[in-house]
Amino acid sequence: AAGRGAAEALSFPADFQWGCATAAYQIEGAVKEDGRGETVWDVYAHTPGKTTDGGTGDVACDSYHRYQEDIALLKALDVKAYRFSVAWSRIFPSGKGKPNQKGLDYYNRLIDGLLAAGITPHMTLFHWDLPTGLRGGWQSRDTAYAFADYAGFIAGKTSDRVKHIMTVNELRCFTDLAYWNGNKAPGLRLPMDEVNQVRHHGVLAHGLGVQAIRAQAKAGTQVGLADNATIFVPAIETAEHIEATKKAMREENAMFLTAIMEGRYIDSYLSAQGKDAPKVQAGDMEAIGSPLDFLSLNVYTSNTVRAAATPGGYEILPHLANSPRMASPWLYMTPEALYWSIRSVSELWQPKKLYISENGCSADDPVAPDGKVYDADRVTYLRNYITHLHRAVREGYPIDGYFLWSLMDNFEWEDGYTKLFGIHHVDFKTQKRTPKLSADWYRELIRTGRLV
Ligand code: GBH
Repeated sequence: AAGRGAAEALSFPADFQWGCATAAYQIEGAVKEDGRGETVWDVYAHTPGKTTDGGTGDVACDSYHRYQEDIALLKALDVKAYRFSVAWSRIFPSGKGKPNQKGLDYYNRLIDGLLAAGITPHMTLFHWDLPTGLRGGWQSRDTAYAFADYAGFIAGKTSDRVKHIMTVNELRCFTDLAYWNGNKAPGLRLPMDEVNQVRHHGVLAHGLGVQAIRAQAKAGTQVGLADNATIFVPAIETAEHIEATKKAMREENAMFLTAIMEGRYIDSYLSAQGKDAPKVQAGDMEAIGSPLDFLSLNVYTSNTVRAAATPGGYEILPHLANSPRMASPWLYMTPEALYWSIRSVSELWQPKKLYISENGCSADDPVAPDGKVYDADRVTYLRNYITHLHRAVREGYPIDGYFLWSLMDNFEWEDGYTKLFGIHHVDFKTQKRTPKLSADWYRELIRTGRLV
């Protein structure tokens, strides 16, 4: 038929917020500058054997000094929005007490630079770099109160210009992986009752943070969080498997997203934990369930779910040896995760507005003789995922934007610099940033608003 090609291109709304994401410890470097305090990640990365290649965030992408160059990269991509995180220990070097003006100045320069370039800032307040001055870390309930004080303070200082604030990034990563699995800072392996208490302090920090931000931010500031809910995709798109998928989503995320969206710990979680269940004080669940202006999801991978034989039951199917995956062993390529994450949370909890706050992948990034990285695998990954994002947009779910992780290669936590997620290659000797093929591809998507 005539015009077939154009008709089949997947178009996004003109005001769709295409963006890129980063996080402070992964890109800033300058860890001892202008009064920044020590964080659990400084200690962890400097402990021999904790990161694969011995890498640390001491220098990373040196964005603390090169942020203007990074804004220029964003502008060249034509992105509408940028998601960055604030290093708590630049603002309160020991986590609480007297604010550090020089740290605040840095974020003011960054925010003003973004706005001058026509880029909307989306600001995360905690992306895992916990100040070591907070004794006991997330094992201590005091840390949740300290977070709220910091959150309210920074919202008060920046919300004249920053209208999208996320409290925390990925509860599961800074609680379970840090205090149970032990492969993220501070690297502990606590018993389950203590892990549940850490989780509770995490969601409590989020909730008290929302309240503090609302109390101190300018009118019109929108508050949410960036969560990495465990995501499920139905084995077959039939009513019974879809029901099982939603049930899995709600129950497997009971200690994090479900608690936040429902303001309570659901019975299946409490009965499964028994005597290990978290100790909750009066007012906690009300704070945790504070209504949000938006919900942001970090979406990388998922598992398939089928309805199980028992009524209302579900079974999570394991990944298999030959299931396709990207360069990080955990990163199975499951593009439908982007659609089903949005649909499941929408049907379960009806959030007012949604963003994908992270999506992207590690890939083999060969540098070609012409000096460019032709990361065709990353382009394939992104195209597949964004096709399923388009389905969610087309079906009318309230999804306003998408942030690609990441603007540039950076410090990938316990993997050091061995797994890279950037759409810009960074030469860590010279700090030169070079667009990869995926950056060219993303720019084209943004400029045309169409996925072809
Ligand atoms: C996000 O985490 C982070 O927000 C971001 O900082 C990070 O750079 C990016 O993704 C890429 O990883 O082998 O079982 O320990 C992603 C979610 C969940 C990915 C835990 C790594 C470890 C799996 N992460 N997962 S395991």
